[in-house]
Amino acid sequence: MAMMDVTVPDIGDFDEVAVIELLVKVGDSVKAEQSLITVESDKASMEIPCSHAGVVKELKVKLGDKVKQGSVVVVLEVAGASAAAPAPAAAPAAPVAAPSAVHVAATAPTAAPVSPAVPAPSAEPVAPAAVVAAHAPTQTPTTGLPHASPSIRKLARQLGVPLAEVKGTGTKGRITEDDVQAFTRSVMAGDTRTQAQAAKAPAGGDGAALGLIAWPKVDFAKFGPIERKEMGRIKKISGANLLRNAIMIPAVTNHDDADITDLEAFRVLTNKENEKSGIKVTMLAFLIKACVAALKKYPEFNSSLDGDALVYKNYWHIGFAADTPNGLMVPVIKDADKKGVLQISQEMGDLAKKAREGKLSPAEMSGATFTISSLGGIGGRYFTPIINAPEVAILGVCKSNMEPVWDGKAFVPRLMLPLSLTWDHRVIDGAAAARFNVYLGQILGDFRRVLL
Ligand code: CAO
Repeated sequence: MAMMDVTVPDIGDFDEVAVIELLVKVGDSVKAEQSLITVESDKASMEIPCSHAGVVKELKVKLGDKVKQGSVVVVLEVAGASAAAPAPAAAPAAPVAAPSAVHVAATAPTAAPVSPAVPAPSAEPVAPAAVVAAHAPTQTPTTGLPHASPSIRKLARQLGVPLAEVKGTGTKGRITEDDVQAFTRSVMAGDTRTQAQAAKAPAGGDGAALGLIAWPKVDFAKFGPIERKEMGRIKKISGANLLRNAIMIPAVTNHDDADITDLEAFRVLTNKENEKSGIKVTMLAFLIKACVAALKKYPEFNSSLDGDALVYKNYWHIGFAADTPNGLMVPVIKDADKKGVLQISQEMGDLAKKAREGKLSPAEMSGATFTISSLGGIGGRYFTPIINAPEVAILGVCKSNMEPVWDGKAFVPRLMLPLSLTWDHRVIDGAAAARFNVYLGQILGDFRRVLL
């Protein structure tokens, strides 16, 4: 093992550029050509690749630093043989090509020349580059770099969108989030499959619609005995929906806990009082009512995106995810705002039974304005549910736990309910999501607030 400095290569006509993104941290194992940092001038941004494979021992730059050719980016521990080899990054003669080539190399390695001084990658290329590379752009950009902010470039990387092919509509041609989303939509629209056809497609998909690399084909039987079973129709259809929603929505999840000690005592009492009715009230019924109150207070959570407009719905239909032998189904409690907890519990029981028996009608599964996915009867702490488009948020709920909570003087045992709210960042801001969760927690902590 030996230590080596990895430096900024020749970056073309730029004196000094600002470090705007750190892509590795101390202790990371990096591959040759893996991007270490992103730098940005007033004209362009580019990622600085690593010249060797190794382990990052020291990060020599921080956000906002100005760097130029020769500035040390990281100290790398490399295997003896690699270290012995001349370190291209330290050499003044551009171990990687000029900025345009650096970027083009990340978007179209087949077409864009990478400086021969770059050592051949010792391993597979890093995922984002591989994803983008497989898109095989129709044209290799020859001039300039895509102009986009770090967050947009990150989004593009996550979606496998080659920025070089995206037309920027922002100031001075800057690529905006809408441009990236529009590109994704156009690629997906080019895939003219109907939902039914999508349901027939292999679950893994071939990734072609988004320009992704092919799904790994493995002969599992080579490694041990296997059994192959076709997935059911519902799994295929819900899979196609989940995939679209996961890819198309810039979703964020906030996790929080609600103190339901008093509410649980009330729930147990309610069930005792209604023993003879045959209706069992679970926490989910209270959650539906609590969510309706929060949706009324924060109406954008009860909206849908329609082009550039937001459609606010003045009805509150709450979907709930139901686990069935055939797969995930989402029956809907219509007009939950007009119903009491007992009626909601009864309807939920009926709908869940129908779902398990495969007898839900399309009408019973449509029209939801918000969905709750409860794993409370099973366990777990938190998870990141996928939004059920065209809704803009979903609440995930896990099993409540008795926990020590500080009341200002002592730790007291309180029953805490873990909540995970996933929201569409195009419609909802982080602060609004935090407020929604806080308000939900307040209602669950003292249900009388629903009346206020
Ligand atoms: N904390 C602790 N206990 C909880 C709880 C929570 N948050 N939520 C429910 N429970 C308890 C119930 O009180 C009940 O207890 P008893 O058996 O002692 O009466 C038990 O767990 C089972 O509840 P349940 O699951 O039958 O009822 P529910 O109203 O909570 O949920 C339904 C109904 C249909 C939503 C649920 O059965 C289900 O299918 N959940 C899975 C949803 C799912 O798959 N989500 C993931 C979607 S993403 O893939």
